[in-house]
Amino acid sequence: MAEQNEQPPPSKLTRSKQRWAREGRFLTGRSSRPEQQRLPPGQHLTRDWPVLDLGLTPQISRERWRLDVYGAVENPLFWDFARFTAEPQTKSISDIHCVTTWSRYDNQWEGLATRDLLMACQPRREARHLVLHSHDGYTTNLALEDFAADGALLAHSWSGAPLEQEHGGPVRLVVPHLYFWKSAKWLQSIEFLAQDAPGYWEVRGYHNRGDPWTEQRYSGD
Ligand SMILES: Nc1nc2c(c(=O)[nH]1)N[C@H]1C(S)=C(S)[C@@H](COP(=O)(O)O)O[C@H]1N2
Ligand SMILES: [Mo]
Repeated sequence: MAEQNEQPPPSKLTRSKQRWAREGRFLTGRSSRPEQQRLPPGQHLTRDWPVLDLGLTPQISRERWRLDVYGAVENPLFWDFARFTAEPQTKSISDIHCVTTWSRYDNQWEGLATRDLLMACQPRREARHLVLHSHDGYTTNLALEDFAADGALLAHSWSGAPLEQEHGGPVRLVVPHLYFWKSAKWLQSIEFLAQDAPGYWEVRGYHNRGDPWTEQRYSGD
């Protein structure tokens, strides 16, 4: 049970994923568009929902959870779960595409649209990038416009029920147009920045942006 933001020692999966990045594993060299083909190149469809993490599952109750929004914003936020869910709620349905090649269609999410979060925190003019920080020590970075994209939300529910702990509950990010590693689980804080700052996988050989349609799996692709 991790309470601190300390990364666990690299698991076997983490070491394999670093090796896949070095080898360029799974790359097809094809590219596609969502209007042409629902499944991005090199992906296969799964009906179950795999769990991917660094080898630990933070146990954070809704009562103890806080969302900390800081950095280059006019209105820093520090919200508990009740305050978070007092904001206008959004439901959206989207597909998941994990860089390890599984995709899962039609996930029903509910939470706070990232656009509504931006309305509340008011990023300053210089804020062009964000880093998401999670309770397991995981981080991932996004450009502001990718964070603000259609269908992106801070989700507390999936299929009409509270998001399971193993899938990132109480609250995770969902950014459906990028590979799923950008969708931080066990969200703790959001840091707005003028300069980009690569996260956990982005410094371990994974692409800085991660567009599944152009197979931005690894850095240097
Ligand atoms: N905090 C945190 N978020 C994370 C991860 C993680 O290890 N820790 N893994 C990422 C990866 S690689 C994927 S594919 C998805 C997996 O989410 P799931 O376990 O709900 O399928 O979460 C992403 N977000
Ligand atoms: Mo992943």
